[in-house]
Amino acid sequence: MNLTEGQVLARVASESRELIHLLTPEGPVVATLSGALRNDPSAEFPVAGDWVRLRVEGLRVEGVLPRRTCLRRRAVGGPSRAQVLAANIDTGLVVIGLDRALRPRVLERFILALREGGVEPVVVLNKADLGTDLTRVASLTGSLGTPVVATSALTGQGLEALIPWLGAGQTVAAVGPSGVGKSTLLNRLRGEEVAETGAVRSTDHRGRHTTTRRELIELPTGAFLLDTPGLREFGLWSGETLDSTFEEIGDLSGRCRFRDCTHTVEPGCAVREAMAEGDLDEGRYDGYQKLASELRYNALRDELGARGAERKRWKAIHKITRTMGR
Ligand SMILES: Nc1nc2c(ncn2[C@@H]2O[C@H](COP(=O)(O)OP(=O)(O)OP(=O)(O)O)[C@@H](O)[C@H]2O)c(=O)[nH]1
Ligand SMILES: [Mg+2]
Ligand SMILES: [Zn+2]
Repeated sequence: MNLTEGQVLARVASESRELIHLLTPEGPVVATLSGALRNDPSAEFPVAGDWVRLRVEGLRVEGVLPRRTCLRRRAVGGPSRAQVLAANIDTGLVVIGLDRALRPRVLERFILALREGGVEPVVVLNKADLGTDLTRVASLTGSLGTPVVATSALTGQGLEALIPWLGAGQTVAAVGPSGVGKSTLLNRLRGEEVAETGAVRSTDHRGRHTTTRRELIELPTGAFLLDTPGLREFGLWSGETLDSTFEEIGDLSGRCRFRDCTHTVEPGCAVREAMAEGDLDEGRYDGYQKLASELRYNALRDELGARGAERKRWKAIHKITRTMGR
């Protein structure tokens, strides 16, 4: 990690505009970006979870270390830019509240987005104290290919099941919709109130978006926890992990006649055959198709965007050569 004289390694807890809140062996500090980093067009700007090189004198962040994993989503509005939300997360707790109907499609999407960034997903069914019948939930979560843990952040019930992911040096992020108890869970694990929590609306159990920024905190065990604001969903980035999230479909697709079968109209499609036989859940098939078509659309848009950028580049080159000729 080639630190130079006068630099130390620090971890980003949160960033807001120009200020970067860092965890260092000496305690928390607030730093700013060095001028060189700010003016470097190819530089990555630090996000929560990043390891950075900090110049102790003047508290300037001078570099961001390569990221092992990242939590990404498509930048809202602009075409095809991945926005890195957090870095170097080992485990993503996909938190769901048992006070509302489980939405498998939402769950699948979070899991997929985590896997795409190299983060291991663990499904946390929180609010287990409410006495929800878990049979249906178990059948819906059984096919996700992730560990599933039932907890109550309120009573502490079931939290010990999370210990394997909370060892020293491990970084765990809580993601999921607003109001499911992410902050309550992290407070409970931490053993004190550090993150603000908010009541859900009694009419429809929707959250109020209490947490507004991503913030990394350190546990007494040496693990790091990242609280995140409730997201409706992540945009998907690439499709590499679609088949591991829909394992049964991935397995079946090996038997389709065409290697690039989309399981929509092709003859000899093992996936549609299995569905006709009742061997494949229709909801899972629909979820798969929705995500797959979104990925195809994104890929197309990226390609068109790249072509557009290329055209602009050539236009600029032509303009320059024309003026040179004068
Ligand atoms: N019954 C019950 N209520 C819980 C549990 N965990 C959290 N809650 C309640 O659910 C509400 C929302 O909790 P938060 O921790 O603020 O939820 P959040 O996921 O952080 O929400 P955002 O920050 O808005 O994304 C609060 O009223 C909590 O007290 C639980 O295990 N059981
Ligand atoms: Mg919160
Ligand atoms: Zn097929």
